[in-house]
Amino acid sequence: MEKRDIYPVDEKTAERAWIDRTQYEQMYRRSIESPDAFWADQLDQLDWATRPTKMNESSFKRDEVVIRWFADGELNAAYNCIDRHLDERADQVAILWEGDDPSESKRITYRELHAAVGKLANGLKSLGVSRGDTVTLYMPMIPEAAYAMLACARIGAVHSVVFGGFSPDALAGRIKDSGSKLVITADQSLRGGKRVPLKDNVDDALTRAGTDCVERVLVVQRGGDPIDWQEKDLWYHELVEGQSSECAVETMNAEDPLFILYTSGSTGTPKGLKHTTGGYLLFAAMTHRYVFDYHDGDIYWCAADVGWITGHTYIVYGPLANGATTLMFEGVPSYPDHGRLGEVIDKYGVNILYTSPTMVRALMAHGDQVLSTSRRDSLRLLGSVGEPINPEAWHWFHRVVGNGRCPIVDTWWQTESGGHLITALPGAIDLKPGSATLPFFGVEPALLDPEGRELEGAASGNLVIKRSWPGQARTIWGDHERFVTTYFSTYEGVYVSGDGCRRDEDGYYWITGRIDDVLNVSGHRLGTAEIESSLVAHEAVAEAAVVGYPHEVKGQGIYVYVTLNDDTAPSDELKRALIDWVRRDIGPIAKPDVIQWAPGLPKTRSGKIMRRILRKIAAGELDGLGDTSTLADPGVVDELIGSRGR
Ligand code: 6R9
Repeated sequence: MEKRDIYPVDEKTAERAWIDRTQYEQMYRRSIESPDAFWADQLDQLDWATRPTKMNESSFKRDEVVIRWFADGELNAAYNCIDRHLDERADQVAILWEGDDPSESKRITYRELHAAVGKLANGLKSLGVSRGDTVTLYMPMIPEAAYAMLACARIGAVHSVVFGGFSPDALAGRIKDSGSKLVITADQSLRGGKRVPLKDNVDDALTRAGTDCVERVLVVQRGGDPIDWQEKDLWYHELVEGQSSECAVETMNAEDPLFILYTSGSTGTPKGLKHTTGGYLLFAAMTHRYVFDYHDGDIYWCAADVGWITGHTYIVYGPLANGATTLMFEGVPSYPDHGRLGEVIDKYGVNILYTSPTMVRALMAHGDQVLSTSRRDSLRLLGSVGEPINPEAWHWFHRVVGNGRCPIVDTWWQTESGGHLITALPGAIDLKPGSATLPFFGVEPALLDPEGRELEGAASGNLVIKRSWPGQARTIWGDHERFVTTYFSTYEGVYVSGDGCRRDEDGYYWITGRIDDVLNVSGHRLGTAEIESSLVAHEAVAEAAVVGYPHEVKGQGIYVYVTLNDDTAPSDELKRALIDWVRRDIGPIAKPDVIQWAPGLPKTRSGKIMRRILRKIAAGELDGLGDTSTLADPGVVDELIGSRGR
């Protein structure tokens, strides 16, 4: 099944890289065998007010789970992301901002960033926000979102960014759980030419029961349409006007919280994961530098939203801690048309592009010509995150987006991990399309069978991590017990990632998707990602989602939702061809039992397919679909129900 599809490190990449093959091996070994010494060496990547003498003091033991790093260290994250660069790069661009409308853009230098953050930080203080307070950010992808995160960090307030696409209901729950006394938002957000009434949503959220913790709402003027005005409201531009741009930084303990970020699990309300200052920032800076092989002068674009962990770590904290130029894109890659991604790359001479498989497949569905309005010859490195990238999409990303010249780092990590855990380093690790390759420094993965026995060599199992890493989330906000139960109770003494994974004979890791997405067909384990990957390799298929459904004989049958490419018409003949395709690609065991045409798939706003819903539709449990409010397009569900069996 697995072809020897390998892309060796090329010489040019290796020559300029921070880490080459030998260094990777040596540093990785040291990070595992002499971790204290290893991490002490890495401390220089940050500026500390008090350099820590303590390194890792964490424990994964069920009864005493504690995650603690650099506990006697002191620093400030905003100082590390701004002030320390002023001597050398005050006039270098820190944030390149590209508006939704291609005619709008801004270049913000480190000097300007310093002033903008200082003014806002003083403004926040004048509102009575101080060290330890939580502040909810519900914002578009505009520079003020980064200013707000950094202004909080500067004064020791804890930010909780809620993705601007979430509903008032979802927002209300997160405001309440975090106990925020301030909300920072904008009148509207603009994405793909559409306006989302953020401020109306905040009003709506605040009138819902239980969100009376909020004292003030700070509003950035972005869209300019008239909005309702409440007593609590205050314009951002009026608050910062006249404030001094100098604001002393608050010295924080390394273990003081930097932010909370909510993420949904398979059950229950969203979990507010707490990240702290020292370990998170060090891990963010270090992974950004080594994984993207970031060097001074590089133009770096992470095409995520700051509402997700990827935006936190790889748009804001990682790149700015390294004094990078980070591109922030307000819009979507399909607006005004599908050439936009390439045009933005050319406009700014982007060298490093970090995006998701979903985005790649969306472009791929439009054919190779989709990027013909751009050259993209500034690109040097590509990155992928969010889900397993099927080899078909990998090759297209490599061949079309990167003109066949750029290595792809497939980065496996989670909101809980703060930064990359399993990923290639471009100058050190040969690539295998579809594999996240090898562990980052200090990360010790293992594969366990369902009984918790560790599997050796080539094997498939539950992916766990055996020791803490600095970027690890410390707890779930206000619910440490849930933190322990969710991540440390299935197996003793390890962090349970919730993902399934295969390790091949070279020790490479292949993430197969969430454990709850694993099918058991006639006693055989099958990763849904494996089948999906096979399907999307077929020329007619744009996207596919695979779920299990109850099957009399096999236990679970394989139910497949297929989105066809623009130019392909559905037919029974094509269904038979696809079934045969998978049978031949993976084996008779993986043969789909049912194929349903799906004009669209239910996805969260971060682009993850909501399998829970697909499983219910496949099982015919149509009235227990649960909460569909977090879907990017809830209408998709009705369409799928209507076309069941077709
Ligand atoms: C960063 C982020 C985490 C889950 C994770 C896994 C999936 C992320 C992946 C990947 C395969 C990759 N995932 N990156 N699967 N290969 N390179 O996405 O965080 O939103 O918390 O999602 O996403 O299933 O467990 P988050």
